[in-house]
Amino acid sequence: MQDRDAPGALLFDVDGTLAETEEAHRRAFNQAFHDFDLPWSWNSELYGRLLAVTGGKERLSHYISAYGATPELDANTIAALHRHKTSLYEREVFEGGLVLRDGVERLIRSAADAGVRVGVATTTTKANVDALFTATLGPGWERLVPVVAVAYMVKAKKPAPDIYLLALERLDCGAGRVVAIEDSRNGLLSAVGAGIPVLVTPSSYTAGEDFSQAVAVVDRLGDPGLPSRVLSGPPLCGTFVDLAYLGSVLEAGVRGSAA
Ligand code: XBP
Ligand code: MG
Repeated sequence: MQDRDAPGALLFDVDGTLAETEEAHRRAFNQAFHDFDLPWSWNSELYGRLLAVTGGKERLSHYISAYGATPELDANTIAALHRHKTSLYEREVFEGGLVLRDGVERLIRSAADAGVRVGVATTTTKANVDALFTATLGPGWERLVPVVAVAYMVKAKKPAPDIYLLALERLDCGAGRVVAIEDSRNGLLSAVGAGIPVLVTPSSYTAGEDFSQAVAVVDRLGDPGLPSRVLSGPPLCGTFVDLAYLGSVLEAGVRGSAA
């Protein structure tokens, strides 16, 4: 039965929102460079700048063109390098290398109990989403998160709205009933471009970005005993983000866009 005050559906971003994944991505990129005999190594300062470009293959091309990295690789080699990086990342995640951020599992399970549909909208691969959810929620995760919109399904990655528009189509739920949960400005712009109100929980690589288009920004989703702090947006009723709070984000967002 659906809670009267809850949104009709929730859409989660993956990297940075469900889990702090970017250090594992960075390690996988560096290991892949080593395995392909490439003289490249991305430190966290450089990786932070490269994250402005979403999508691993696009990030690699950008690194070559904007930083003059050599050797220049053709599209096939970039694709092979990225496939290898994905398998290294997947292996680390399957081995239990990552945990979900606080509040994520609680919200996903309470949404399922309340009849609120849950999906993800991401610029990473299906393999990476599968690895993360299998390792954290278990092999039956698709019952809890039935809608998965991933990079290859659309032409343009975030900040373009394509991935959120596709997720909305698959949720079969209008933008006016959905809340997106994001950690980055690129993701925020993508969801807003699809007409979806957004709650932002910044991650280690995105803290400090401009989130002025978000309806709410909280330092964390929180859990019992792990309070969240609202940095902007409607006040919390309790001490952490729950479905009722996401309902108030939806209401404020829809009211705001009508103004
Ligand atoms: C974040 C990204 C991804 C990851 C790397 O995606 O931009 O590209 O950094 O993943 P989101 P891939 O926050 O939308 O989940 O190498 O698989 O692209
Ligand atoms: Mg993200």
